[in-house]
Amino acid sequence: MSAQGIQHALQADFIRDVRAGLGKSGQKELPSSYLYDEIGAALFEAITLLPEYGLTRADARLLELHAAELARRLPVSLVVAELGSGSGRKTRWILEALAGRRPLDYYPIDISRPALVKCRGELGRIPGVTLIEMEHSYLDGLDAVVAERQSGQSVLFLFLGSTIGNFDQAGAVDFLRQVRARLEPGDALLLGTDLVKPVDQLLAAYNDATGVTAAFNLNILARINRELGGEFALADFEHRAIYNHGKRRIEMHLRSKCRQQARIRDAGLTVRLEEGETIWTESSHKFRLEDVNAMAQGAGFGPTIQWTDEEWPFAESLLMAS
Ligand code: AVJ
Repeated sequence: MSAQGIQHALQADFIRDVRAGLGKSGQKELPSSYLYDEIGAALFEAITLLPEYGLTRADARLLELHAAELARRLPVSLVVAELGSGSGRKTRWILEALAGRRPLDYYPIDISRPALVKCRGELGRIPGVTLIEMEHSYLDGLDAVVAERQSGQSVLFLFLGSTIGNFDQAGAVDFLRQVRARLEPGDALLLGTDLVKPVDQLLAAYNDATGVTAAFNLNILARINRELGGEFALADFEHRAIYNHGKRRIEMHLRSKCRQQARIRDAGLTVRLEEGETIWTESSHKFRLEDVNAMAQGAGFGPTIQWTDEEWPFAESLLMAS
Protein backbone atom coordinates (compact mmCIF):
# COMPACT_ATOMS: atom_id res chain seq x y z
CA MET A 1 0.00 0.00 0.00
CA SER A 2 1.19 3.56 -0.72
CA ALA A 3 1.83 5.93 2.19
CA GLN A 4 -1.32 7.80 1.21
CA GLY A 5 -3.29 4.57 1.04
CA ILE A 6 -2.14 3.69 4.56
CA GLN A 7 -3.18 7.14 5.85
CA HIS A 8 -6.58 6.72 4.26
CA ALA A 9 -7.14 3.29 5.79
CA LEU A 10 -6.04 4.53 9.23
CA GLN A 11 -8.49 7.45 8.98
CA ALA A 12 -11.31 5.05 8.06
CA ASP A 13 -10.48 2.87 11.09
CA PHE A 14 -10.45 5.94 13.35
CA ILE A 15 -13.91 7.00 12.11
CA ARG A 16 -15.27 3.47 12.56
CA ASP A 17 -13.92 3.20 16.12
CA VAL A 18 -15.15 6.69 17.11
CA ARG A 19 -18.62 5.87 15.81
CA ALA A 20 -18.71 2.55 17.62
CA GLY A 21 -17.36 3.91 20.90
CA LEU A 22 -19.10 7.28 21.16
CA GLY A 23 -22.29 6.47 19.27
CA LYS A 24 -23.53 3.86 21.71
CA SER A 25 -25.77 4.22 24.75
CA GLY A 26 -24.32 3.11 28.08
CA GLN A 27 -20.61 3.52 28.86
CA LYS A 28 -18.95 5.44 26.02
CA GLU A 29 -15.37 4.50 25.20
CA LEU A 30 -12.46 5.07 22.87
CA PRO A 31 -9.64 2.58 22.19
CA SER A 32 -6.53 3.68 24.09
CA SER A 33 -4.35 3.27 20.99
CA TYR A 34 -5.78 6.60 19.74
CA LEU A 35 -4.11 8.43 22.64
CA TYR A 36 -0.84 8.18 20.72
CA ASP A 37 -0.79 10.63 17.84
CA GLU A 38 2.39 12.69 17.62
CA ILE A 39 1.25 15.04 20.43
CA GLY A 40 0.01 12.17 22.59
CA ALA A 41 3.31 10.33 22.16
CA ALA A 42 5.19 13.47 23.24
CA LEU A 43 2.91 13.84 26.29
CA PHE A 44 3.48 10.19 27.17
CA GLU A 45 7.24 10.79 26.95
CA ALA A 46 6.76 13.62 29.47
CA ILE A 47 4.74 11.27 31.73
CA THR A 48 7.70 8.87 31.84
CA LEU A 49 9.80 11.67 33.38
CA LEU A 50 7.33 12.46 36.18
CA PRO A 51 8.45 11.56 39.71
CA GLU A 52 5.02 9.98 40.35
CA TYR A 53 5.25 7.63 37.34
CA GLY A 54 7.92 5.07 38.17
CA LEU A 55 6.87 2.48 35.58
CA THR A 56 9.21 3.40 32.73
CA ARG A 57 12.22 3.89 35.00
CA ALA A 58 11.64 0.45 36.57
CA ASP A 59 11.40 -1.11 33.10
CA ALA A 60 14.64 0.58 32.02
CA ARG A 61 16.48 -0.34 35.26
CA LEU A 62 15.62 -4.00 34.85
CA LEU A 63 16.70 -4.09 31.22
CA GLU A 64 20.00 -2.38 31.98
CA LEU A 65 20.68 -4.64 34.96
CA HIS A 66 19.84 -7.95 33.27
CA ALA A 67 20.75 -7.38 29.60
CA ALA A 68 23.93 -9.47 29.88
CA GLU A 69 22.12 -12.43 31.43
CA LEU A 70 19.36 -12.11 28.84
CA ALA A 71 21.99 -12.32 26.09
CA ARG A 72 23.53 -15.43 27.68
CA ARG A 73 20.18 -17.19 27.65
CA LEU A 74 19.41 -16.59 23.97
CA PRO A 75 20.78 -18.17 20.77
CA VAL A 76 23.65 -16.22 19.19
CA SER A 77 22.03 -16.24 15.74
CA LEU A 78 19.19 -13.85 16.49
CA VAL A 79 17.02 -11.05 15.14
CA VAL A 80 15.14 -8.68 17.46
CA ALA A 81 11.70 -7.23 16.74
CA GLU A 82 9.91 -4.76 19.00
CA LEU A 83 6.15 -4.20 19.20
CA GLY A 84 5.36 -0.50 19.54
CA SER A 85 8.90 0.80 19.73
CA GLY A 86 8.09 4.03 21.60
CA SER A 87 11.13 6.25 21.97
CA GLY A 88 13.33 3.13 22.02
CA ARG A 89 15.55 4.42 24.81
CA LYS A 90 15.36 1.39 27.08
CA THR A 91 15.86 -0.99 24.15
CA ARG A 92 19.44 0.24 23.79
CA TRP A 93 20.69 -1.92 26.68
CA ILE A 94 19.31 -5.08 25.11
CA LEU A 95 20.62 -4.33 21.63
CA GLU A 96 24.10 -3.48 22.90
CA ALA A 97 24.32 -6.68 24.94
CA LEU A 98 23.09 -8.86 22.06
CA ALA A 99 25.16 -7.19 19.34
CA GLY A 100 28.25 -7.60 21.54
CA ARG A 101 28.08 -11.28 20.57
CA ARG A 102 27.30 -11.02 16.85
CA PRO A 103 25.85 -8.25 14.61
CA LEU A 104 22.06 -8.37 14.37
CA ASP A 105 19.00 -6.93 12.67
CA TYR A 106 16.52 -4.93 14.76
CA TYR A 107 12.96 -4.41 13.51
CA PRO A 108 10.89 -1.78 15.33
CA ILE A 109 7.19 -2.36 14.49
CA ASP A 110 4.85 0.63 14.75
CA ILE A 111 1.95 2.02 12.70
CA SER A 112 3.17 5.54 13.48
CA ARG A 113 5.78 6.90 11.05
CA PRO A 114 6.92 9.68 13.43
CA ALA A 115 7.51 7.02 16.12
CA LEU A 116 9.72 5.06 13.74
CA VAL A 117 11.67 8.20 12.81
CA LYS A 118 12.27 8.91 16.52
CA CYS A 119 13.31 5.32 17.05
CA ARG A 120 15.92 5.55 14.27
CA GLY A 121 17.25 8.73 15.87
CA GLU A 122 17.61 6.94 19.21
CA LEU A 123 18.80 3.48 18.11
CA GLY A 124 19.99 3.90 14.51
CA ARG A 125 23.72 4.12 15.29
CA ILE A 126 24.47 1.24 17.67
CA PRO A 127 27.57 -0.66 16.50
CA GLY A 128 26.61 -4.05 15.07
CA VAL A 129 22.87 -3.23 14.88
CA THR A 130 21.05 -2.79 11.56
CA LEU A 131 17.71 -1.07 12.10
CA ILE A 132 14.89 -1.92 9.68
CA GLU A 133 11.62 0.01 10.16
CA MET A 134 8.36 -1.93 9.96
CA GLU A 135 5.40 0.38 9.43
CA HIS A 136 2.78 -2.19 10.37
CA SER A 137 0.26 -3.19 13.00
CA TYR A 138 1.76 -5.55 15.62
CA LEU A 139 0.63 -8.85 14.13
CA ASP A 140 1.26 -7.85 10.49
CA GLY A 141 4.72 -6.74 11.58
CA LEU A 142 5.36 -10.09 13.27
CA ASP A 143 4.33 -11.88 10.10
CA ALA A 144 6.71 -9.76 8.04
CA VAL A 145 9.62 -10.36 10.42
CA VAL A 146 9.24 -14.14 10.61
CA ALA A 147 8.83 -14.28 6.82
CA GLU A 148 12.32 -12.76 6.50
CA ARG A 149 14.08 -15.00 8.99
CA GLN A 150 17.03 -17.05 7.67
CA SER A 151 17.17 -20.73 8.49
CA GLY A 152 18.82 -21.32 11.86
CA GLN A 153 17.97 -17.79 13.04
CA SER A 154 15.90 -17.26 16.17
CA VAL A 155 13.70 -14.27 16.92
CA LEU A 156 13.41 -12.29 20.15
CA PHE A 157 10.24 -10.22 20.35
CA LEU A 158 10.06 -7.30 22.76
CA PHE A 159 6.76 -6.10 24.23
CA LEU A 160 7.88 -3.68 26.92
CA GLY A 161 6.43 -0.94 29.10
CA SER A 162 3.39 -2.96 30.26
CA THR A 163 1.50 -2.16 27.06
CA ILE A 164 0.00 -5.67 27.51
CA GLY A 165 -1.88 -4.11 30.47
CA ASN A 166 -4.06 -2.15 28.04
CA PHE A 167 -5.77 -5.38 26.93
CA ASP A 168 -8.46 -6.94 29.08
CA GLN A 169 -7.63 -10.35 30.52
CA ALA A 170 -9.04 -12.45 27.70
CA GLY A 171 -7.63 -10.06 25.09
CA ALA A 172 -4.13 -10.29 26.58
CA VAL A 173 -4.05 -14.09 26.47
CA ASP A 174 -5.53 -14.05 22.98
CA PHE A 175 -2.88 -11.60 21.80
CA LEU A 176 -0.06 -13.65 23.36
CA ARG A 177 -1.46 -16.76 21.74
CA GLN A 178 -1.36 -15.04 18.36
CA VAL A 179 2.26 -14.06 19.00
CA ARG A 180 3.11 -17.62 20.09
CA ALA A 181 1.56 -19.01 16.89
CA ARG A 182 4.19 -17.11 14.89
CA LEU A 183 7.15 -18.37 16.92
CA GLU A 184 9.26 -21.51 16.66
CA PRO A 185 11.21 -23.40 19.33
CA GLY A 186 14.19 -21.27 20.36
CA ASP A 187 12.30 -18.00 19.83
CA ALA A 188 11.29 -15.89 22.81
CA LEU A 189 9.17 -12.96 23.93
CA LEU A 190 10.39 -10.47 26.51
CA LEU A 191 7.30 -9.08 28.22
CA GLY A 192 7.23 -6.08 30.58
CA THR A 193 4.38 -5.95 33.12
CA ASP A 194 3.58 -3.41 35.82
CA LEU A 195 2.83 -5.20 39.09
CA VAL A 196 0.15 -4.62 41.71
CA LYS A 197 1.30 -2.03 44.25
CA PRO A 198 -0.21 0.24 46.93
CA VAL A 199 -3.25 2.04 45.57
CA ASP A 200 -2.10 5.53 46.60
CA GLN A 201 1.09 5.01 44.59
CA LEU A 202 -0.94 3.96 41.55
CA LEU A 203 -3.43 6.80 41.86
CA ALA A 204 -0.62 9.35 42.15
CA ALA A 205 1.02 7.93 39.00
CA TYR A 206 -2.14 8.50 36.97
CA ASN A 207 -3.19 11.78 38.64
CA ASP A 208 0.14 13.61 38.58
CA ALA A 209 0.33 17.01 40.22
CA THR A 210 1.54 18.74 37.04
CA GLY A 211 -1.46 17.63 35.01
CA VAL A 212 0.50 15.95 32.22
CA THR A 213 -1.64 12.81 32.38
CA ALA A 214 -4.78 14.96 32.23
CA ALA A 215 -3.42 16.63 29.08
CA PHE A 216 -2.48 13.21 27.64
CA ASN A 217 -6.05 12.03 28.23
CA LEU A 218 -7.78 15.18 26.92
CA ASN A 219 -5.62 15.09 23.80
CA ILE A 220 -7.73 12.22 22.47
CA LEU A 221 -10.67 14.65 22.12
CA ALA A 222 -8.37 17.34 20.69
CA ARG A 223 -7.22 14.76 18.17
CA ILE A 224 -10.82 14.05 17.13
CA ASN A 225 -11.28 17.80 16.70
CA ARG A 226 -8.12 18.08 14.59
CA GLU A 227 -8.48 15.00 12.43
CA LEU A 228 -12.22 14.37 12.17
CA GLY A 229 -13.71 17.87 12.32
CA GLY A 230 -14.89 17.39 15.90
CA GLU A 231 -16.25 20.22 18.03
CA PHE A 232 -15.48 19.03 21.57
CA ALA A 233 -15.06 21.86 24.09
CA LEU A 234 -12.13 20.48 26.08
CA ALA A 235 -12.83 22.80 29.03
CA ASP A 236 -16.12 20.93 29.57
CA PHE A 237 -14.28 17.68 30.37
CA GLU A 238 -12.06 16.60 33.24
CA HIS A 239 -9.52 13.82 33.63
CA ARG A 240 -10.44 10.98 35.99
CA ALA A 241 -8.23 8.03 36.91
CA ILE A 242 -9.64 5.45 39.31
CA TYR A 243 -8.46 2.06 40.57
CA ASN A 244 -10.81 -0.85 39.93
CA HIS A 245 -9.91 -3.27 42.76
CA GLY A 246 -11.87 -6.24 41.42
CA LYS A 247 -10.18 -6.08 38.03
CA ARG A 248 -6.83 -4.82 39.35
CA ARG A 249 -6.62 -1.99 36.84
CA ILE A 250 -6.40 1.76 36.58
CA GLU A 251 -9.21 3.13 34.43
CA MET A 252 -8.80 6.47 32.77
CA HIS A 253 -11.93 8.44 31.89
CA LEU A 254 -12.94 11.86 30.56
CA ARG A 255 -15.81 13.12 32.69
CA SER A 256 -18.33 15.53 31.25
CA LYS A 257 -18.70 18.55 33.56
CA CYS A 258 -22.13 19.44 32.17
CA ARG A 259 -24.91 18.21 29.92
CA GLN A 260 -23.54 18.79 26.43
CA GLN A 261 -23.41 17.67 22.86
CA ALA A 262 -20.63 17.76 20.31
CA ARG A 263 -20.72 17.25 16.59
CA ILE A 264 -18.04 15.17 14.84
CA ARG A 265 -18.35 16.13 11.20
CA ASP A 266 -16.38 13.35 9.48
CA ALA A 267 -18.02 10.63 11.58
CA GLY A 268 -21.49 12.03 10.84
CA LEU A 269 -22.14 11.81 14.57
CA THR A 270 -23.42 14.05 17.34
CA VAL A 271 -22.25 12.86 20.77
CA ARG A 272 -24.58 13.63 23.70
CA LEU A 273 -23.33 13.49 27.27
CA GLU A 274 -25.07 14.01 30.61
CA GLU A 275 -23.33 15.83 33.44
CA GLY A 276 -21.04 13.30 35.14
CA GLU A 277 -21.12 10.83 32.25
CA THR A 278 -17.70 9.59 31.15
CA ILE A 279 -15.81 8.44 28.11
CA TRP A 280 -13.56 5.53 29.09
CA THR A 281 -10.21 6.00 27.34
CA GLU A 282 -7.80 3.48 28.85
CA SER A 283 -7.39 0.49 31.14
CA SER A 284 -4.00 -0.24 32.62
CA HIS A 285 -4.01 -3.65 34.27
CA LYS A 286 -1.66 -4.41 37.15
CA PHE A 287 -0.37 -7.96 37.51
CA ARG A 288 0.76 -10.40 40.16
CA LEU A 289 3.66 -12.65 39.15
CA GLU A 290 1.29 -15.61 39.10
CA ASP A 291 -0.99 -13.72 36.66
CA VAL A 292 1.91 -13.30 34.25
CA ASN A 293 2.80 -16.99 34.50
CA ALA A 294 -0.82 -18.01 33.98
CA MET A 295 -1.06 -15.77 30.88
CA ALA A 296 2.16 -17.22 29.48
CA GLN A 297 0.95 -20.75 30.06
CA GLY A 298 -2.50 -20.03 28.68
CA ALA A 299 -0.90 -18.71 25.51
CA GLY A 300 1.21 -21.83 25.04
CA PHE A 301 4.64 -20.60 26.08
CA GLY A 302 7.17 -22.85 27.82
CA PRO A 303 9.31 -21.96 30.83
CA THR A 304 9.54 -18.33 31.92
CA ILE A 305 12.45 -16.47 33.48
CA GLN A 306 11.49 -13.41 35.54
CA TRP A 307 13.30 -10.36 36.88
CA THR A 308 11.55 -7.89 39.18
CA ASP A 309 12.19 -4.39 40.48
CA GLU A 310 11.72 -3.77 44.19
CA GLU A 311 11.63 0.01 44.17
CA TRP A 312 8.66 0.17 41.74
CA PRO A 313 7.15 -3.33 41.51
CA PHE A 314 7.53 -4.31 37.86
CA ALA A 315 8.44 -7.58 36.12
CA GLU A 316 10.39 -8.47 33.01
CA SER A 317 9.48 -12.00 31.86
CA LEU A 318 11.32 -13.97 29.20
CA LEU A 319 8.73 -16.32 27.70
CA MET A 320 10.35 -19.15 25.77
CA ALA A 321 8.64 -20.81 22.83
CA SER A 322 9.52 -24.43 23.36
C1 AVJ B 1 2.20 2.92 28.07
C2 AVJ B 1 0.16 1.80 28.37
C3 AVJ B 1 1.95 1.34 29.83
O1 AVJ B 1 -0.79 2.22 31.13
O2 AVJ B 1 0.72 3.19 32.35
C4 AVJ B 1 0.48 6.39 31.25
C5 AVJ B 1 0.07 4.59 29.42
N1 AVJ B 1 -1.54 6.07 30.63
N2 AVJ B 1 -0.31 7.20 31.95
C6 AVJ B 1 0.21 2.94 31.25
C7 AVJ B 1 -0.31 5.66 30.42
C8 AVJ B 1 -1.54 7.04 31.57
C9 AVJ B 1 0.89 3.50 30.00
N3 AVJ B 1 1.26 2.41 29.06
